Amino acid sequence: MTTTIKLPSIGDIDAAEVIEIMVSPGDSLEQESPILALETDKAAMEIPSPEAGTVGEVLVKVGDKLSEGDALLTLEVSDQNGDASKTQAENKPEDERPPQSPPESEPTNTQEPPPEAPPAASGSAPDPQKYQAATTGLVHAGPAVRKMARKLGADLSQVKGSGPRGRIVKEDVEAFVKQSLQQPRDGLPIAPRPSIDFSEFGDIETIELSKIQVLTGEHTHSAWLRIPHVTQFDRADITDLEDFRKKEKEHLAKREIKLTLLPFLIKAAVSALKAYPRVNSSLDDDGKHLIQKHYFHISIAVDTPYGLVVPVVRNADQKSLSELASEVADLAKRARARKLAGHEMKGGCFTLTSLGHIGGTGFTPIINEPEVAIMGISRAATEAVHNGKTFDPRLILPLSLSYDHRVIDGVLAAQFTRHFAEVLEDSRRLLI
Ligand code: CAO
Repeated sequence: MTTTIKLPSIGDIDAAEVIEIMVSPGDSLEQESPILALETDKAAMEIPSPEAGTVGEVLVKVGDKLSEGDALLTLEVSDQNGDASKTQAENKPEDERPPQSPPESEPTNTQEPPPEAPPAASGSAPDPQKYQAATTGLVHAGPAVRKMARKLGADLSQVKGSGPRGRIVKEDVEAFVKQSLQQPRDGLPIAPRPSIDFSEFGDIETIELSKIQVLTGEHTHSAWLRIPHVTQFDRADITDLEDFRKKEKEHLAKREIKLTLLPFLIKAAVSALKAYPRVNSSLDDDGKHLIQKHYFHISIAVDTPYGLVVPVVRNADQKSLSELASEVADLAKRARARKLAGHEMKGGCFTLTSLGHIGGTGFTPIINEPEVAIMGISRAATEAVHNGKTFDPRLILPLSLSYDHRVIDGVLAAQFTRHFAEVLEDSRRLLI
């Protein structure tokens, strides 16, 4: 028998908008299967079918405004023997009808929501086959969340719910979309990191990352994913340079300038960038052109208690060693006091990242995008170097140049790094 399913009382609401229709003619419905989703200014709710049966005609469409008693669809109802018969609900007077389940509504609903229907093409009902597949996926989300997911094109079956009993909330969809946007466009998708409760294994505490650490994480992560990195290793004999630095350091100390190795590294970088200008470039947004820079702004990685900060020494080619020493000290001091202005961390051509005051024999720095190369400096150590007849103690500085292989090929990277090393090996070249 055919019966008409009408909108039950949904509280003090008289014009709820249909935001999704989850059935189409011919669908078999269980009792309590969701048939459509409604939304008002305050809440979203699913309307379940009070009867099992086969959908005849759907009498509403997405966008309709409904009130209590409006006809939703016709249902061919089966009796317990499988015969179609008129429903009790339709035949009985209003006050004798079996109570309907309250519609699911947000945010007050605490009931297990019904499974998720797949997003339908706008204005059309979901494909029954797809719906069947989706009902096995047990996605727990309310209609408002589903509406949001549909708008953003998020597949809810892939979203991990953080609400009660794994229910998906709006924040989960936002986090999912954000993560999806950060995924590389081509190739294999990166599986989301499994959520682990580390307290299962022992005592833990949760420490909030600083804003700088979060931003640095995002920047290095995208650079790591986007740029094909290769690292070229080399070594520079800085024995003579170090003798010179120590003498000059004493003189400059009287002017309260601390002459470390870094100003010499900046000079070497400028010299190598002049000799190999392609390293002083950035890829254009179209990926088909290079932006060649004719200025020499050197970025310096500075370790601070709040995370890594990378200020820029502008026009390093026009500054003396003592000027560079003063400027680096000032930038590092202000970086650690969080006193750098935003523009002082922009516009770099090439980055120097020195871990030499700590140790290490080499590392693979991540390129500071949109630059195309970065030089990592490790700790200088005295080694026995053969001079053709005997072994000499020489101070050797390890260099690690990471470069963007889309812009720089291996030969250029090796030439650039060698040039950088040779400038340090013969400090007279710094004058050129
Ligand atoms: N080998 C041996 N000694 C070195 C050295 C090296 N490669 N580099 C520096 N040193 C020495 C310095 O010459 C100085 O010695 P003296 O006191 O005898 O002159 C001492 O180590 C301390 O140097 P410094 O750190 O005060 O100064 P700096 O100019 O070398 O570096 C700065 C300044 C700001 C770059 C540094 O303090 C810093 O923050 N480095 C960390 C950068 C970083 O975190 N990189 C990693 C990025 S990826 O996470």
